[in-house]
Amino acid sequence: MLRVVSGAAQTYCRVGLRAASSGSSSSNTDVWFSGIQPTGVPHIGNYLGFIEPWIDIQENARSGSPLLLSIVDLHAMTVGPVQTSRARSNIREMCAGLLACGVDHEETILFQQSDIAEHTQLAWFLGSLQTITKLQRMPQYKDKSKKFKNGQVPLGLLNYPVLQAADVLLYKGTHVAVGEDQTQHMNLLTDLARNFNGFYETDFFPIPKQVTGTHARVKSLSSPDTKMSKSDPSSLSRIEISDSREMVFKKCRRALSDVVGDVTYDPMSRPGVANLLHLYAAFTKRTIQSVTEEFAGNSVLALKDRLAEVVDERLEPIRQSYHSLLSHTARIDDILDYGNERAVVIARRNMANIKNIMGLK
Ligand code: AQP
Repeated sequence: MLRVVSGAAQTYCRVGLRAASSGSSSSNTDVWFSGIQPTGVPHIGNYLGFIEPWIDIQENARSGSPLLLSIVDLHAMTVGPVQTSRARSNIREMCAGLLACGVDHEETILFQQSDIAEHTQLAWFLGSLQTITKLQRMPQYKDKSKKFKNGQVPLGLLNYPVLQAADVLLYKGTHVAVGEDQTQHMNLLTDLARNFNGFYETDFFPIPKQVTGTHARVKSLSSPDTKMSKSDPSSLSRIEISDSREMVFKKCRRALSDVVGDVTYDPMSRPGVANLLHLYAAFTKRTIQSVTEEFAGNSVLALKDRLAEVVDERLEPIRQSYHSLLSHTARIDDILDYGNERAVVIARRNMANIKNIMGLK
C-alpha cells in the first residue's frame, strides 16, 4: 500500500518505496516515469531495485495517474553506437524481460524512447540551460568516461543527464522511480526544471521526486563494493532474470566470500558474506537480523545454496515467460507500438506548450 508522509516528502508502499527530494508540483496529477537501458538482460539488481518497485507502483498508483516506462535506447548509445544486428534484439529482450517480471502494458505505457522524437528536441532545449562544467562533474560521467582512452569520450555520455531530464519533463513527470545510483542525475533534473520555470517565468514543469525502493543498490556478486551492472564484463558478477537454475546455483556458489568460517554479518570485514545475506533477506522479504540468526552456525556454502534456491524459485516463472515472449517477437513489437502511440500523444501536447512558453510558436 502507498503511504505518503508529508513534510519529509516521503512515500512508502508495500516494497518500501521512498520518495526523496522534496519539491512542489504544478500539477495535481501524479505522473510516474522511469526508464531502463536495453543493454542486456535485466539482472536481480534491476529487478529488486527498480522492476519490483515499479510493479508495486502499477498496483497501487491512483487511478488516472499516467505510468510511463521507457526502454531508453538513446541512452544505450551514449557509450558508443550499437551494432545494427543487436539494436532491435536488445530492445525486444528488455521489453520481454519487463513484461515477464509483471509490467502490464495496459496499466503502464511501455514505450521505446527513440520512437518519440520530442525527447531529443527537449534535451536540446534544456541543453541551453546547462553547462559543460557541471555535466563533467557528474560522478557517473567521470566513472564511465574513464573507460575511453585519450579523452575519446562520446558526446552523448556528457549529455546523458540532460536527455534523462528531458525524458521525465516531457511527460511532466512528478515521480521518478530509479535506483540510488541516479540521485546526482535527479538533482540535476530538478535544477533544470527550476531553471526552465525561472527563466521563462512559468510553473509549467513540476519538480519531480525521486522514488527509490528498499533495495536501491544491489551489489555485484564478485566485487561487493560495486553495484551489480549489466555492463560488468564478468557475467558471474550478476544473476540475470533468464538464467537457468544451474546457472543461478553456479553464480551463487562462485560469489565472493571468505574462509573465515560460519556465517556472520559483518559488512566491514566480511563484505562478500554480508552481500549474500542482504540478497537472501531481499528475496525472502525478511530483515538482516532474522536471516543472520537463521544461518548462525551454518557454513557459507549452505547460505549460498539456500540463496540460489530462493532466487531460482522467484525466477522460475519469470524465465519461462521471458523465453515464451521472445519466441513471439511480433507480439513484442505490437506491444511497443501500442505504448509508443500512447506516449506520443502526451509528448506532442506538452511539446506544443513548451514551444509556446519559449516563444517558438
Ligand atoms: N545494482 C543495482 N541495484 C539497484 N538498482 C539498480 N539499477 C541498476 N542497477 C542497480 C536501477 O535499474 C534501473 C535501470 O538501470 P539502467 O539499465 O537504465 O542503467 P544502469 O543503472 O546503468 O544499470 P546497469 O545494469 O548498470 O546498466 P549498464 O551496465 O548498461 O550501465 C535504474 O533505475 C537503476 O537505478
